[in-house]
Amino acid sequence: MQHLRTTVARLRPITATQTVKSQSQARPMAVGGALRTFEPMRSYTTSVSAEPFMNGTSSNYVEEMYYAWLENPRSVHKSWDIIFRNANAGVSPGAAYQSPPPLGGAALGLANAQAMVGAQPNMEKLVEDHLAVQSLVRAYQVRGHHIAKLDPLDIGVIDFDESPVMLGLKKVGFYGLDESDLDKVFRLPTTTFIGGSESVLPLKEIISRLEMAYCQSIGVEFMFINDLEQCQWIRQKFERPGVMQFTLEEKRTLLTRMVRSTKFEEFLQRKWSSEKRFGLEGCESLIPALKTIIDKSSMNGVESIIMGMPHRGRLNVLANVIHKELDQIFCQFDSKLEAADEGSGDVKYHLGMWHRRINRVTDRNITLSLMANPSHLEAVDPVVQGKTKAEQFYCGDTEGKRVMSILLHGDAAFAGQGVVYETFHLSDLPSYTTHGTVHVVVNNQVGFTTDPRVARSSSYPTDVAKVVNAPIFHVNADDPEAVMYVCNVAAEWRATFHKDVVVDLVCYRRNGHNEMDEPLFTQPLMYKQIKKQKGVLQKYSEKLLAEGAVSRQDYEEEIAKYDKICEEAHARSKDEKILHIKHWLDSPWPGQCVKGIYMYMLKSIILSTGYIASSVPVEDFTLHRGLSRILKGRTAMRVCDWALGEYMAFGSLLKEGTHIRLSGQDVERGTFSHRHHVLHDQKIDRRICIPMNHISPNQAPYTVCNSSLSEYGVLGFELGFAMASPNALVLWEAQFGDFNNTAQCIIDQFICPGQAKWVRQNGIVLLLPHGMEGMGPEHSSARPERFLQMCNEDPDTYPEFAVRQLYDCNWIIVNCSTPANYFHILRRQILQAFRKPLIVITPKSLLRHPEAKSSFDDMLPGTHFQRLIPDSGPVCENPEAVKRIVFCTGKVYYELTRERNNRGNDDIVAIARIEQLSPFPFDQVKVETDRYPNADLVWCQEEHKNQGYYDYVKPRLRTTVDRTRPVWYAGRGPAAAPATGNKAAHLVELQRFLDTAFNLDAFTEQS
Ligand SMILES: Cc1ncc(C[n+]2csc(CCOP(=O)(O)OP(=O)(O)O)c2C)c(N)n1
Ligand SMILES: [Mg+2]
Repeated sequence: MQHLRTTVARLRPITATQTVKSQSQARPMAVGGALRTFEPMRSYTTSVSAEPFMNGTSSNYVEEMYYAWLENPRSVHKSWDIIFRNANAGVSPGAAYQSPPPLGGAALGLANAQAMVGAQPNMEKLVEDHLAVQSLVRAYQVRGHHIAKLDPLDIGVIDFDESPVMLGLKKVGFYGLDESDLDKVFRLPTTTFIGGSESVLPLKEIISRLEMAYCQSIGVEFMFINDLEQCQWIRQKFERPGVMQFTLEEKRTLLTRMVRSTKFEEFLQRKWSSEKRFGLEGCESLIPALKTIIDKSSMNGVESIIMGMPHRGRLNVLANVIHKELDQIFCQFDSKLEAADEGSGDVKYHLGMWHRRINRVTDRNITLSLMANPSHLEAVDPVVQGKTKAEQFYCGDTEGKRVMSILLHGDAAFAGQGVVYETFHLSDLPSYTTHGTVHVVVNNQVGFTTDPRVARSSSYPTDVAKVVNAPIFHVNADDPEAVMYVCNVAAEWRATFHKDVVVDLVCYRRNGHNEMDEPLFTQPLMYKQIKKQKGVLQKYSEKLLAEGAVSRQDYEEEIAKYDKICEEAHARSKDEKILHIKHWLDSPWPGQCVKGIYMYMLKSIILSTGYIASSVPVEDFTLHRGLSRILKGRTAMRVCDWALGEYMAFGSLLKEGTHIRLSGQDVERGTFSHRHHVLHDQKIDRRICIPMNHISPNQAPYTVCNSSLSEYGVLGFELGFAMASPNALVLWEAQFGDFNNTAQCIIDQFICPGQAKWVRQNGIVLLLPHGMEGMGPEHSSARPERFLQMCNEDPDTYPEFAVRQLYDCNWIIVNCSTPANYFHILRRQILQAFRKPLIVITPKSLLRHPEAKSSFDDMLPGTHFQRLIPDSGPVCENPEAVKRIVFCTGKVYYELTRERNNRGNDDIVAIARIEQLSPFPFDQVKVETDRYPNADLVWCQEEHKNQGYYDYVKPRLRTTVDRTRPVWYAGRGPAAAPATGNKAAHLVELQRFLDTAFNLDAFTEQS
């Protein structure tokens, strides 16, 4: 931002080549077909008079005439007719021009001039002047926002580049015009709507109208959009004369909304002056802004709006937009109230809320939900999108006409947080689009204590939105009517184009970051100005009083009425004895979770799914030969491998009516080329087949989608999707498990503590490929230790009931060693009566390991998920003789059994697999430790000692045996990196810890 790079590119018009391309798709080529006179773009800063003819900034105008001429040569001025004829005959652009006669200036003159074409030398000047006007119009459209009066403080923190803005009456010389031209009349290009019903206007009037459209309280940034229809749509919304007129009723409603917004903050300030509330003072027009967007969207048929927002003004939005009962808000300020629900709760400015009500303006039902969010700014963005997508999906709203999202942002966070960018990039992807989000930025020109000039490198905080061609409407938040206008346009834009749009409310923050902060420490000049600033309600009420739109009495009555509402609610809030977190639920689930299964059907489901998994259920589909072989191999399988186990789990759930959504990078094929859930026709581009959607006619749909290369954004999205309904299995797979750390915020802030903070369950599944396979430090570890460390279970207490354990835990962590157990854990996720996040540490080499197979019998009725798989080999014959029991989890089991075979001591060393790490299967571990009373207890893992499971498992094993037996460790030593980069070192380490695991003297020597 310090040195703003307003590059030539930003100022470029839609290029001739672009326009030709888009138009040539719509129009048939005519008259020779060759379009060769249009040159590439050029800088706007070159004076118009110096431009070669028919290129650069004039090209749009010329193009339009050219197309008109192609259709009807008489529709353009004779002079242009000659040029186009010559150009099409192959004459060079410069020579194609022949001077037409002068026009004198008036519209009438134009007609007269038609007769004299081809003869008059002044025609050159005339054409140049018209092109100059075209350039001028375009300059306002591109750069008008640079000089719009956006900042209520007028301190201009936005630092554009050093090049002056060539707009205004005094700058016409820049375009090759002079002041004497101001009274001359010019024909308006078709790329402007300032004329209304007039097609010609005097230059002075043209400039005045452009200033009205682009340089008042609204600054419109849209000329980077490369879609002509969309640009024209925006132009007419802001340029048409008289667009900014409001009825008396609209003005009064606006005033009432301003009163509520302002007086709410004043009320809180009066009652709880020393409480943090992140007040909205300085941006009170946010409330009418949101209400306008909601009204307009409701008018356009939207029935449900999902919103995400940060701290600033949140209580006000809850009160005046979502219509949360005021007494419930006020009682949050009472520190003495006791919490009534399970969970630890959250502070008042993070809580969410859900409400269905009648929209008073449209008289239609509307559901509004504000998602609970953590302190982490912008983290809620993808979650809101996911929830919105899910609601659209469940109500069959394929175009986003009934459900939409609104995201609010702070200026610093919007510019600074990468997840904003990640979320924008989801906006147009088929499986992630929510068909347009309205973004509203509370741009108070400061982030906590930090000045934007050191907080971002872009001129506006909203520049990130340009990446998806979203129009950006900057508006001075001290002009509530302008705010209302842009919000109307934003909602209409979304309803028309189903694309994102940004409203940038340029405002200020009257107090410090929170009500306790002293802003003068860090923003002395800004706050001197703010202290002088009249409140927006005062300004607007004075305006309406002066206009006679409201009487003083009405205005004062409105204020008194709202004060009374607040006082009464406050009185009621004192009667509250208990704080119900449940009252702040943002995503209530309809009905019960799906429970139980038709066991007798399981077999047939498995059989039909197995068939589907190995076939292509559509006609004439050319499958890759290699893939054909793989699918054929599946049919012949006598045992089930990992991919088929997953297929069976999905297929059976789909057949039972559970929607499944699997999302992540390359999940369709599978990173390890094992899954193949989407088949591609080798002959027809983009023809695909998803066999799992062909299981049975009344099955639930299966969505499997490769995602953008984002973890934070996509995991947040899937979490939001899973929030919408308990009756869907929503899975996110990391390409490799270690990539989950770029989504850490979603894991730490939402998945791990979500239920405790916000009393809402979530059954999201994370699939995290993991395993030490000599592939180097990256791609080896999904970091199970981090997930385990965040479990809420007490390692020192032996729990009573396994089911209660599940119910109480904050998430479930498993590392399955067999396809059948993986099959069962996926199914259990839906079949259990409540929802918990499930973290699955998934294998890589086990996907193809000859021993990591399951019998189909292990999936039939009567079988279930095994939290622990005991040793069923020779050790069972004489357990008393067993000298050691090695507990382990995951892939290392196969390395241990191989080593045990090699050593031939499978009757004295038992190996037990802990498949569900959390909640820890204390009861089943106890069965094993009791079974082998003379065995020493070893925990073996392939991960380094300070990683993996050891620190988690050790105290639990000790609790299980009541600390009567020591627990030994066999595994890699502590290390900083998850794995060595050296293959030989990897193998040495492996052999070393296997030696320890089977050396029966290893620990006697230590003790
Ligand atoms: C990801 C993240 N980093 C840091 C913070 C700490 N923090 C809280 S508010 C704030 C400033 C936010 O500024 P802005 O986005 O402009 O919102 P404003 O408070 O001005 O409305 C910061 C840095 C946070 N909440 N989240
Ligand atoms: Mg800010």
